[in-house]
Amino acid sequence: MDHAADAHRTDLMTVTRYVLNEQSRHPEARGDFTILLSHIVLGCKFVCTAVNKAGLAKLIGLAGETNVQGEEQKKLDVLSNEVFVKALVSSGRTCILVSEEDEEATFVDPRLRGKYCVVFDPLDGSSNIDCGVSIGTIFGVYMVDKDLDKISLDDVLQPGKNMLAAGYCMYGSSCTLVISTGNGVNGFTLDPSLGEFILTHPDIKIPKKGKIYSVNEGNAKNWDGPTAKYVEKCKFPTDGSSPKSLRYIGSMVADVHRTLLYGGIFLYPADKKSPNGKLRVLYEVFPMSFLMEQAGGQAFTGKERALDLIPTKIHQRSPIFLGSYDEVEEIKALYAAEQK
Ligand code: FDP
Repeated sequence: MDHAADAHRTDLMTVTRYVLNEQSRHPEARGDFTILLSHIVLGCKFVCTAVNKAGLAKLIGLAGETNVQGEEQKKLDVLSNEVFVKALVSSGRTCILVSEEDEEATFVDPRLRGKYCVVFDPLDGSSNIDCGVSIGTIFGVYMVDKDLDKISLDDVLQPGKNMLAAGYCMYGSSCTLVISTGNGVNGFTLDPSLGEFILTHPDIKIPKKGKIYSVNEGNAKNWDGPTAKYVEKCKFPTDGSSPKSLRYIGSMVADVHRTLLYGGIFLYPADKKSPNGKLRVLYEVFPMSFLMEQAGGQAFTGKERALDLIPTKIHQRSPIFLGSYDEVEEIKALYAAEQK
């Protein structure tokens, strides 16, 4: 019997234990982030259960409302949003919440305020709900360092590089939570029998170069020059290398998760119809860019490092190219060449 392996299997690193360990490296920390995270984790577990029984519980279908982007809102979106907002407010550690589903930011009642701002998309990839494709929750956390009576929207309209933590939870064949608190990226898988997220993917590093590109090629007719050139090169390389494979699920969490683990590039570029792309800066582009950089990759908007962008509106969109270091470097070179 392999006792070492057995010991490894029985020494379960839960996400809470992991964050507590991280906290002990910061003597000034008082456990507030651990409490906040445990409420985010609760939201993820709830959504995971709801997604798993969606078909059975007749949760699938339209809720009869449209969200701020004018998209049809599904019952699961509504439910997930409510659960996250309530969990975050009741943590007593948040002051401003920005959700993809809510037009306005939520300013938490002063009696329940804490120092964190949370930006999140409670259920991203919602057009995939009805066919059982992986979907997910995306979140980013900022901290305010001021009197909590003086908070304003400017406290969340900050560049992504100011985020303290970011992550996503993917509701797929298993439920996977990937998070970074600015010290690398770690992946945890929900053990349904324990109800705990267990560390299964420690210190995730994205391969420096990748063999997969991920994009909605149906928009190719309207792409700009650099994007068109890059994708052409993926398919018809001129340097003797093999063409890349195309994988596109159309659910950002799932596409980014694969990119993080296998390497390659995920792009949702600008096009003539949507000059700012489709994906939202605060709760899609920033958290995923934060994770990519923490895993050794890069994230670029076509103009600048994604995490340097300063948003002016809470639901602002931006083009995004993220993934393996070398792939994003190629995109950057193509945009730089166009500027000349
Ligand atoms: P969805 O519209 O299904 O909610 O921003 C939302 C998102 O999905 C992302 O998850 C996904 O990457 C992207 O939109 C897919 O957009 P396209 O259908 O235009 O490819």
